[in-house]
Amino acid sequence: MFVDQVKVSLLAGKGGNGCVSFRREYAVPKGGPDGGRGGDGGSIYLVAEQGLSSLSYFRFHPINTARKGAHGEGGNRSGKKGEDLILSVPMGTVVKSVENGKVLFDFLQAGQKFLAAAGGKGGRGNASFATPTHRTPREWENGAPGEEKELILELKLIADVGLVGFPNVGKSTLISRISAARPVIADYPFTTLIPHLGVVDVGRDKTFVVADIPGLIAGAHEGHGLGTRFLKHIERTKILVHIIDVSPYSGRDPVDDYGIVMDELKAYSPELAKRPQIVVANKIDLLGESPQRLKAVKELASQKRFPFFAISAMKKEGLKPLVSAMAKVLAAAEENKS
Ligand SMILES: Nc1nc2c(ncn2[C@@H]2O[C@H](COP(=O)(O)OP(=O)(O)OP(=O)(O)O)[C@@H](O)[C@H]2O)c(=O)[nH]1
Ligand SMILES: [Mg+2]
Repeated sequence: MFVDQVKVSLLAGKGGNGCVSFRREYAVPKGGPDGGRGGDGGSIYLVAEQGLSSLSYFRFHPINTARKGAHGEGGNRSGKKGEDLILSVPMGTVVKSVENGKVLFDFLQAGQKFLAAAGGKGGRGNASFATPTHRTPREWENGAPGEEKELILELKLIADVGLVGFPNVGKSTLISRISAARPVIADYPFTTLIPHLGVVDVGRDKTFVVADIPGLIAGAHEGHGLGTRFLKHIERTKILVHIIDVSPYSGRDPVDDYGIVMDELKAYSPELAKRPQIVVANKIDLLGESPQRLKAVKELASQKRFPFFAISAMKKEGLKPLVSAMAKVLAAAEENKS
């Protein structure tokens, strides 16, 4: 199950209470105070774990509680600290406050750790209150309550290149040809129901990450098809690869397709729609008697001054120059940003 948004309640552990106690021993008539402090309550940490790709754990565990600290004891014994709770989240998880929607943390790298709810401090025992003039203190403190947090965890995948286009145009076929990702590919729209990431090798230890998301159709921003909710997974990409099915079997005009997808991108985020883009005409093996369909898309791309490639993802035609261009446009986009 792919879950990319959850609400969680986190209850950190309460601190243990301090203890009131006096040393009582045979032949020690007036032993001093020896009440120990309570142990701190357990805290709750979120940690980004490599290889996790969904927040589904939290769908089944929306409430998470860390252990209490133990109370202090006589003989100056401190209570045991409550155990911390460590919860794993996928990279790309954004932590937001339910109250005001403020972003509290963004997990961009594996191993990053965020203290989401701090455990309560243990209370002091009476031994801590002793002074030269106050030798039999009876004061003690309760342990402090642990923090209670209501958080939204939102997964926004981290990828360099986002594939966009209508359903069934061959986005998943392309990612499966240029990376080790193996999304389901089939001849019907909305084959891809969840985003996939693929790592593309471009030699000399250089790689980039491509995200394949479900296709868009007209009215996606109003919820048609699978809607635009998966677009958040390409929000962090630096460039877009816009794939258009130029075969006559799509039953649509390829130039119209381009405009419809761009309108949906703009409706979701004007900024996303402005990302550097590569236009790709796919399924050229099926062109047959309709070369003008390809020509129309090529002209459109040149009007918009976007790099253009004609490929057959299925037959692996034209993929090498496309991958090189992806690396190049990506490098230029990164240069521009810094
Ligand atoms: N002839 C031909 N068929 C292709 C080519 N690329 C993809 N296909 C076929 O087109 C169909 C759809 O391919 P997918 O890769 O699943 O398309 P998609 O864009 O990921 O579709 P959604 O996940 O539904 O958005 C499959 O039957 C593929 O085999 C191509 O270059 N030539
Ligand atoms: Mg697909």
